[in-house]
Amino acid sequence: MRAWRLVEDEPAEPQPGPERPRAVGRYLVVAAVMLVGLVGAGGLAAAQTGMFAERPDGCAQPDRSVQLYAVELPKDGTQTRIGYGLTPETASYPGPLMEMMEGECLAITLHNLVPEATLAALRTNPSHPLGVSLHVHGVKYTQESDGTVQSGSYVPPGGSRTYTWYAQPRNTKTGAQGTAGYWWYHDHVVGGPHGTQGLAAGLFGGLVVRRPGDPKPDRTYTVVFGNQQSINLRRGAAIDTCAEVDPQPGPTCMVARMGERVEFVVVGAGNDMHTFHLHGHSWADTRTGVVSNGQPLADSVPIIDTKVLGPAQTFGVSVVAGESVGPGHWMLHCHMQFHSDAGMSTMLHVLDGNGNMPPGMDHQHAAAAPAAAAAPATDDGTHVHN
Ligand SMILES: [Cu+2]
Repeated sequence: MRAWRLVEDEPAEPQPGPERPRAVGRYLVVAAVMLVGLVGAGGLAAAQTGMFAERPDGCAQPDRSVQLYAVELPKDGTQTRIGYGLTPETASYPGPLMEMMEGECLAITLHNLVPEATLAALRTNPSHPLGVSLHVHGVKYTQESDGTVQSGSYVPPGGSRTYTWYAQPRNTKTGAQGTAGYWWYHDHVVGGPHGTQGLAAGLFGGLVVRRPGDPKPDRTYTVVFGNQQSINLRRGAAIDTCAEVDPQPGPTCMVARMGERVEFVVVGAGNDMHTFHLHGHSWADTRTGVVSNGQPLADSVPIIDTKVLGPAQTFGVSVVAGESVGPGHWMLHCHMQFHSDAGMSTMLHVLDGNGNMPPGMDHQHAAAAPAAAAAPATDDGTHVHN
């Protein structure tokens, strides 16, 4: 039991079978690798016979377990949409934010509820297996939890599989760097060997690994900059569906009250470079987005309001909503001009202390350029609050 746990514990699921002593397990792994090398059977055969270690060193038992569901969602135009959810009913894109503390070991059981026909339609090659998976960046996992076809670690339609993530802590004796940071998870199987079609359908989400003492945000939003000038697979008005009265935070509504610490998990997906920019706010270009005690490092840490983002890169942004600038509709957009002009732009709505949208602050999103019409999100050009 750790005092710093962020989320209520759920009892760890009992693991099937007796625990093997670790040294024996290692011998088995070594033997398995040698065997595979000798017979040239490849990773798939190894996975099918259960030869890989189930969990990384340091992660004897999961501290916590969660259930995750892959669910087909309503199409966006003609585009298939699939999301991850902590329940089937709450599946979304991006998927739920995963939060871990360094030292924690998390068991995630992924249930594949996506119809077989849907996965078959997304397949780029008829010999490619049908399934979904969970592949994570930044934290430690064994091949059993790699989430790839190559390692056999995916979930066929109707099936489930438990993936184990270990937020390895920093260790000054061994030189281990730790895993604290901003990461993401995604499918690596749907459609082809790299899950490109799964990513395009919505199977991705953010992961934050914190270190004890890190600043605690009041709200966290996952912002995935992707193909076809999209934010979370949407463009223009579709990115921001905040109600004018009592807006509810969600994948298409970024809202905060004055003075709240707002954190963004920023993820690059797809094939393009982007630049994340937030109006009216700036942050420290550190692991956490803040300089903990200011003075000693103040001149060696850049304070920025824009950061370049390439495919699969991730970073965190932490700001105090409206600090010094007040409530308002603060643009958040890609600063590659042709991307923002095509609708890659949304808002952080900073409400007043009573939770109201500030009056008299109409705003508009730029029109989506016709040249980018291949993106699924249709866009009538503008939307206005108030
Ligand atoms: Cu961009």
